[in-house]
Amino acid sequence: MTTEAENLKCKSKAHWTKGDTVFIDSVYKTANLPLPEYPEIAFAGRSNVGKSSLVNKILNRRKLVKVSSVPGKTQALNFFLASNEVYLVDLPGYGYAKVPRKLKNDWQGLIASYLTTREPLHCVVVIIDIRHAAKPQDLELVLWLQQENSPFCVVYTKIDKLKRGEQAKQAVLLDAAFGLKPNERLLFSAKTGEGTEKLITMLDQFLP
Ligand SMILES: Nc1nc2c(ncn2[C@@H]2O[C@H](COP(=O)(O)OP(=O)(O)OP(=O)(O)O)[C@@H](O)[C@H]2O)c(=O)[nH]1
Ligand SMILES: [Mg+2]
Repeated sequence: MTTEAENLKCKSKAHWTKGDTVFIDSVYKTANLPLPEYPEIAFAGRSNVGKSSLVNKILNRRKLVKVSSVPGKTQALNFFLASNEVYLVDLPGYGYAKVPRKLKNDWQGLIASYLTTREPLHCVVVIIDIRHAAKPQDLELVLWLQQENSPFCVVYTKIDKLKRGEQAKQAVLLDAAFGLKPNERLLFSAKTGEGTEKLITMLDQFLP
């Protein structure tokens, strides 16, 4: 039995990032999705943008999620259960040109079906490389999430690769391209950890 004090402690900010994280499954087919027992946060973005690195960072785990030297590493929906509370879902990256067409269509079908029909999905985190102009597939995803009224937020990542002034300039350009308000996105680096606390606070707001 938990006491009231323990309960309060457990409900403190970002408690789900503090406990053990367990890898649950790599899902290649919608039919194999785990039972919808926990709220889910999904991480989407172009191939090699840093999705897996970001998930590792917020869980404070360097090697839990495989980080790639070659783009297209994450080919399945990878489910991680954080602190027995939240599923973090690392999605396969889109936009990797060298993936065979058949496989590409399968990936896109799997991601689209997950994003449109998954009942416990509480937030889609769209991860964008701050160095580049908005790409059509990123725009398509954000526009679609806006139209569907699906809860989402955007992370401009790899900020360590730009000087402060350039970061701010790029953020303004990307905000305009995606039609985002500053409270809908944040700047992040998996390398330096900058933005990690803000990101966790933001994600907390989406959770029940
Ligand atoms: N400098 C810098 N490098 C990063 C950052 N985030 C990720 N990387 C690097 O970018 C590469 C890709 O990172 P991943 O986390 O595997 O990217 P991903 O989006 O999961 O890639 P796929 O699973 O292939 O779609 C790796 O070499 C990372 O070390 C960051 O914030 N800063
Ligand atoms: Mg990955």
